[in-house]
Amino acid sequence: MKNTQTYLLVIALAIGFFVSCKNVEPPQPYGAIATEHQLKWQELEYYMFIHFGPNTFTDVEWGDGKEDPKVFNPTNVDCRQWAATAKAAGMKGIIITAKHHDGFCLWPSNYSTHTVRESLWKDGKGDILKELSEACKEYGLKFGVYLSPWDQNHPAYGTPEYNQIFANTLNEVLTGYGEVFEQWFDGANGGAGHPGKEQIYDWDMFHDVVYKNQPQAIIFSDVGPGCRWMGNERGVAGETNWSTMDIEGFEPGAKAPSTDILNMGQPNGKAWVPAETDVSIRPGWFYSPSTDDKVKTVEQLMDIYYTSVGRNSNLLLNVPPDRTGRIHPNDSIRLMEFRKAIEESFGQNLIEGVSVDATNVRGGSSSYAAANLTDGKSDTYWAADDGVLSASLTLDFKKDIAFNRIMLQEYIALGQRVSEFNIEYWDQEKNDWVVLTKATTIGYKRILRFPAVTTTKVRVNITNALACPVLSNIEIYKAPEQLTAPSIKRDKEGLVTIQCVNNDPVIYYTLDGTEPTLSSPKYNGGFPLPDGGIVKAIAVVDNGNKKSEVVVLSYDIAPIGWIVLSPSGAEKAIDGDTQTYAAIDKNQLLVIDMKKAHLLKGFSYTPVGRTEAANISRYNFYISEDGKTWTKVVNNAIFNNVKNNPIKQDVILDKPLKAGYIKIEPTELTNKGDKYLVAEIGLITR
Ligand code: FUL
Repeated sequence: MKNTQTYLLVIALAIGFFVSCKNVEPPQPYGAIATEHQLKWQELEYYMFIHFGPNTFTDVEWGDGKEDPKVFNPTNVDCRQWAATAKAAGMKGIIITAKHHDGFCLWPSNYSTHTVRESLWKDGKGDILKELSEACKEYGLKFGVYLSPWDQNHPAYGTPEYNQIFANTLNEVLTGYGEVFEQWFDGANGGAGHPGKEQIYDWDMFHDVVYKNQPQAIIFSDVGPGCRWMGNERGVAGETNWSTMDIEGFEPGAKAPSTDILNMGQPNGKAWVPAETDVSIRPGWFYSPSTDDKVKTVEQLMDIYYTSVGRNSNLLLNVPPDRTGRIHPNDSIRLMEFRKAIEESFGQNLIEGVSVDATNVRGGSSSYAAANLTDGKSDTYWAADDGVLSASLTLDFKKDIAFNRIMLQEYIALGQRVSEFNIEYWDQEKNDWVVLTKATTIGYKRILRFPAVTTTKVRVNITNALACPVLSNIEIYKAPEQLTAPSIKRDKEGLVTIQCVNNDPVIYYTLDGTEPTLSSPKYNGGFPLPDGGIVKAIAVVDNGNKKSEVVVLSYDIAPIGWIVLSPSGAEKAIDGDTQTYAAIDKNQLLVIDMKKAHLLKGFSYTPVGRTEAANISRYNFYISEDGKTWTKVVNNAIFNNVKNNPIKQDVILDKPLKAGYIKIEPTELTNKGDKYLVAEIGLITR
């Protein structure tokens, strides 16, 4: 009997051994898949964008190409400082605006007369691309080039000859400065009415120049083909984000798919065009002294990290050098704090040494075992059998762990597959699994955040997929919980209120521009600020041991007593609240009576913060002292880049003017619509 048992055991072990080692075929790639270069590019995750040029000195977001090239005169350009900053920030490369929409070339191009050569910088002998590409090499960073096809300076723009000229400039930047990892083509175009004329671009020719000179370079545009714009400049990739999309028949710019599609990609899309999130550390893309106190907080940057890198997208974070030609300390300090916050969140992977069980392992083979998910190797993976579209992975920690983040990665060399999953934890008291969070896509990397729970077991349930799931990695973390910064609001009557989402913090604030501390005034209810000023606030708990970041808001005069003369029902345009908006018939002008005369330095327009909203993009602006005789003080001007980056627009008049009434007439909208949207109109008097 004993012998029989031993015999059976030996046979069972032998079969087990045979099954686990047998040569089970790996899954076939599913759908569109990445090229080898796209796979390497995806691993870069985080790199720097640099917007630098005449706009840095003229304080506009879109130069019109008529600026004197002599305005470009940085006193102390230091590309090594940019590279050192990017490196210290944990970034992997730098992409620079070699030529923005004003046509100004940061290198002495032979195909333009609007370049560094015509500027005062280094007596016209400088070359930013040369200095930056060398600095990148020195610091071990990748170097990339942004080139705007839309060119408001070049005399040939709008003629067929321009295509060859653009290809020539592209050839210069791709042959003169060593290896380029990404070629960035901007789809933005001021369109009709703007000095730029209509140009039919020869994209095939442009792409060929890239393929010929830099075959490894990833081509960015709204529609790739290397990687795609993810549809907004807020830093928020789709919660569902496929790296696949249909690009055939589409073009960058007006002929691109809707921003929703760019944001989410398409399951089963025919091309592999992963998302890249481009966003600026400041409100605008170019440096302005007026935004020195508006550098995004670590809390905002961490949110962006989760909505970009954490949602299957690379992050291209813009850090614009200042007028000296260096990165401003406010930005570089923030970048270091951001790096520290990432490291503190993802410093210790709690899964190390923990065993994982899968409900299905491909062919029962150890080659595809769940243990591959935690081996720290990116080229091993767990896979299910063909036809199996749902499976569970159970992590048993065998002790209590507290966690609030989970990171998952698909083995994307074989395509993107998972379309729905959830995370559960074992609730000891309930003696049952409890769903912690649900999500859709994973892709190269997905990070989910949720309030911390303490448990001994975690389960990842893949509930749907386009083909059998193939995952390479799971990591689990306990990120420090930050105290959310307070939010500041001011109403129509000029009353400022400060609020916090967290329970019971104490708020301190200042009105004199200084940083709030525990000895600043304590907030205990709203206070009036009718004439404007700078409010800075901080939330504090635990007797000051835990502090939020400082939040800053600057106000001009409040719209106290203002009324909308026409049209009726547009009061939300002057209610002091930028979260509400007026929708006004396209043919109607917005007329405001301010009830008393003010000396206007300018005015501000806050659009609705969505790329698809029908905001004002061009306008006439009128003033009046009596509400009867009107003077047009701005004629068909443009709110630069308001479609893609719909943030508050400040318009400064040529000289201050006295007015008791103002009138705005839209002449072009950012999107099709019968009504235009106004979140808020304000005055600039300070
Ligand atoms: C946009 C441009 O119009 C902005 O000025 C900026 O360069 C941004 C990155 O792309 O489309």
